[in-house]
Order: sequence, then C-alpha cells, then structure tokens
Amino acid sequence: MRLFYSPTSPYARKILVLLAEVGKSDAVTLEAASGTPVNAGTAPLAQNPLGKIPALEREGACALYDSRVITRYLDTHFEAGFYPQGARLWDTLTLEATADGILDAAILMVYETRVRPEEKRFDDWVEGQWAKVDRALDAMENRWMAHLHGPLDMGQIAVACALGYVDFRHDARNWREGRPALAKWEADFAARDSMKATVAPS
Ligand SMILES: N[C@@H](CCC(=O)N[C@@H](CS)C(=O)NCC(=O)O)C(=O)O
Repeated sequence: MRLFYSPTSPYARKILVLLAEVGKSDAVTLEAASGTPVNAGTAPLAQNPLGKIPALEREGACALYDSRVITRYLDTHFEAGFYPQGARLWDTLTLEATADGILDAAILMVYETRVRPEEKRFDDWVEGQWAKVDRALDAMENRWMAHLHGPLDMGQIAVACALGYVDFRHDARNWREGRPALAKWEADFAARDSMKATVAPS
C-alpha cells in the first residue's frame, strides 16, 4: 500500500499512529505530497480528485480517502479493534468527528494567513473558526474525559493528533488554560511511542 501524506499533516498522522500502534508501520510506503485549495501542487489527484492528503493507494483496488475512511479500512485490515463494537462505537465516531472538526477549523485558520492574500483576509471568520475549536475543547474537558481514559480507540488517537496540531500551529492560543484534565490526558498520550515517532518536524 502507498500512503500519500505529509509529515506535517495531522490527518495523515492519525493513520501513522494507528499503524504504529498495531506494529504495521512497514505495511505502507510513504509518498510525500502536498497542495492547497488554490494550488494542487503535488497532491495525488489521480488517487483523490479532491486534491487532499492523505490518500491510500491499494493494489488491485480503488484508492481510499479521506483519513477516516483510511483508518477504518486499516483497522479492519489489521483487526486493530480501534472502532469498538456496541454502544461505545457511536461515542468513538462522534469523538473522532469532533477531533477532525477541530482540525478542519484549525487548518482553515492556517490557510487564511498562508494562502489568502492579505487584503482579502477576514478576521471575524478566523475567530469564528477558533470559536469552533474552543467549544470542541471545552466539550472534551467537560464531557469526554471518561471516554478518553477508556480502552484505546480511534477517537482518542484523533483527539491526540488534533491537540498536537493545535500546539503545532496555534500555540499562542494556549488551549491548556482552564482545561487541566484534557491537558494532563494529552501529556500522557503524547508520551506513547506512536505519538513520539510521528511528531511534525518544525
Ligand atoms: N477530511 C480530509 C481532510 C484532509 C485535508 O484537508 N488535508 C490537507 C492537508 S493536512 C490538504 O490536503 N489540503 C489541501 C486542500 O485543501 O486543497 C481527511 O480527513 O482526510
């Protein structure tokens, strides 16, 4: 399998963490790729017409995207069990979607300053994106800690990668302030080998 990725992509990191957790990092060949909404660059357009990474090329089968489809596929393929059976599945999927929503907002904030010309920038829109992140982090602190401390699943991996990305790109927002439980959980999770092996290069 070939994974189109970038070492700074938090969506790709979820996949790399999953693979590391199941001891299957060697099962994919990594192919660096990147693009933006205004320049597809080296994005794998043949594998993903949306021009986004990650995308997973498979032998004799169609390429997979987006990251949640890829993690679900790899979880099944390697029988990882990171998408639990029964009622906990819906919590896991909702937590995963919340973490990915944080990433979607956090990345749009980055594009706003990196990609959009200065005279076209819209500060209220950027702050609206951060408000989404802020609310989602509050929900984790107030509602999700019991789940986060449960058996390892894809919701937890997604949250850890989202928090890592907020640190990486939005450190100045100081997300830990007022969220001691989530901050402690993040510090513990970040010490896992799978997380240490996939830290974005600065
Ligand atoms: N929902 C997608 C989001 C992927 C995504 O936005 N990736 C970024 C890089 S981290 C990208 O390729 N952006 C290029 C673009 O938006 O055109 C997923 O989970 O895979």
